[in-house]
Amino acid sequence: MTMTTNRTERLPVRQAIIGGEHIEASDSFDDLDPSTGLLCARVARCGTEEIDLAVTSARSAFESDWRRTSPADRANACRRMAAVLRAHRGELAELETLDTGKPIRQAYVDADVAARYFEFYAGCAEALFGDTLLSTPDLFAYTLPEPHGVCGHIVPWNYPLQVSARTIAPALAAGNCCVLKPAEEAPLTALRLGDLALEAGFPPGVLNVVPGYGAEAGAALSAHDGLDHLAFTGSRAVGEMVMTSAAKNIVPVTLELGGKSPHILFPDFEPERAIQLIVASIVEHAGQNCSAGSRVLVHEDIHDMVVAALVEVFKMLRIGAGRTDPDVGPVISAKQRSRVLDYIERGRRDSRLVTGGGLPDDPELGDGFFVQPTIFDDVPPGSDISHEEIFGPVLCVTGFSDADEAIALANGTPYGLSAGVWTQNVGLAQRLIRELRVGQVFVNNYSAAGAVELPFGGYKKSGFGREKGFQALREYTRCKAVAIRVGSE
Ligand code: TXE
Repeated sequence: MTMTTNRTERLPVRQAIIGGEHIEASDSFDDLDPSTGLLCARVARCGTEEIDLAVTSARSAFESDWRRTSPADRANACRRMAAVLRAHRGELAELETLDTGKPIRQAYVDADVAARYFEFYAGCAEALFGDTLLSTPDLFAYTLPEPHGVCGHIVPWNYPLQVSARTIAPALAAGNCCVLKPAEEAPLTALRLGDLALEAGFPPGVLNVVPGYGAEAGAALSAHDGLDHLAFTGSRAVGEMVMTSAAKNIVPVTLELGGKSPHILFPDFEPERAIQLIVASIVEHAGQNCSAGSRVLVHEDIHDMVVAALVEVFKMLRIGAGRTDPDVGPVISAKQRSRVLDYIERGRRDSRLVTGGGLPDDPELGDGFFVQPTIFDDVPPGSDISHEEIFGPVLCVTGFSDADEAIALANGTPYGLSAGVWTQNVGLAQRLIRELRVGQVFVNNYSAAGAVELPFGGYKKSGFGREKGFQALREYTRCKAVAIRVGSE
């Protein structure tokens, strides 16, 4: 069991996993528990040298064997991995809570969803076929989906276990070998995935895990000319950088860059369910979710009633360390807490603060990185808090008078990830589904986070390419067209 401590020298360094071996880097970095602010692990600080070794090792695993494995063999490896993940469910959940601060109940969901990704892509691997095209008496043509080869995966700290599994499971199932770079704020469960993949029987080098800083390990991976594909989940600013680096080597990328997702409430909405899911969607992992429902766009006839209901629930939320299973845990770091508090200060200037608005006043919370769940009402469109991703438990409410205005407000940010539509009017819902420029629309529900079958990704500055669902296999394969002359002439 890992403990938090301020005695650095006692903790062994968690090493990188390259070619099936634990590899020491020349340096290490400190990993903090966000619930206490104390050191919880020391982790290998990989740089150019380790990244190069990992890419070379993935290439050699791909060329020597993995690219020739049958879909059935890869499916079996994925099924074994799911079983191993389930067997380590408790350990993974505890590690995720320690490293990210999220409530333990949410970490159990993450562990279950990680296993589901491997089960789901096991099935997909066996159903990944090409198409039969032209078929004339003397020509037979078809397509072959083939793996890219070596895939780089740069993942963030908010859902390290889920996002790592979400991106490597389809890549491995499709026949690629992977180099996974977890975020420096929360690398522990990704490293465990590397060990568990070996236990599940994935050959050495098929999955390599290289922790390190973004500007070092991340930059080296995205600029590596040995990659055949790069999947990035993180901030828009870094997304632009990794896309530019990958472009220099003509490496295709998928980018998942966050959002400013709205709930849109019409007067015939279902109050109980809507309020519950709106609150859950902004306080889950303290709002550090790319699909957080961070805006509420509400019809003027129900505006006051909705704000009052939201405030009532927010005031009852229990804030605490992740392991105590609170409603709201800490944000990931002191830096992230300052960022969120800065947005709250900016919000005070042009919006109406209705609850929260600072640090919780509870000495028992110690030095953890906590922020009060906060609601702003009358948030003007175009203000900073209305269109920038805050990534904290801060909800922004804006009123509207008709569907046209609601659609304009919903589409009025640079992002386009998710939206919740709350109405019993099927025609109105259908109109919004078609008008909203987002990758996923939820009608009278929100998130469906556990549904690994649903493709997930952005419009606009939320990125492009799709994770999850069968669709993700298209990202991790490329299409080879074949035409064979079969006529006797
Ligand atoms: O993200 P970064 P940060 C958003 C959210 C948050 C903000 C900042 O708004 O407040 O980003 O978070 C690696 N080359 N999201 O600074 O830096 C880094 O090591 C290559 C949305 O933590 O983008 C980590 O592994 N890689 C989001 C990953 O990029 C680099 C999830 C993400 O970190 C790099 C997280 C570089 N130069 C934050 N610099 C979502 N879409 O869910 C950093 N990295």
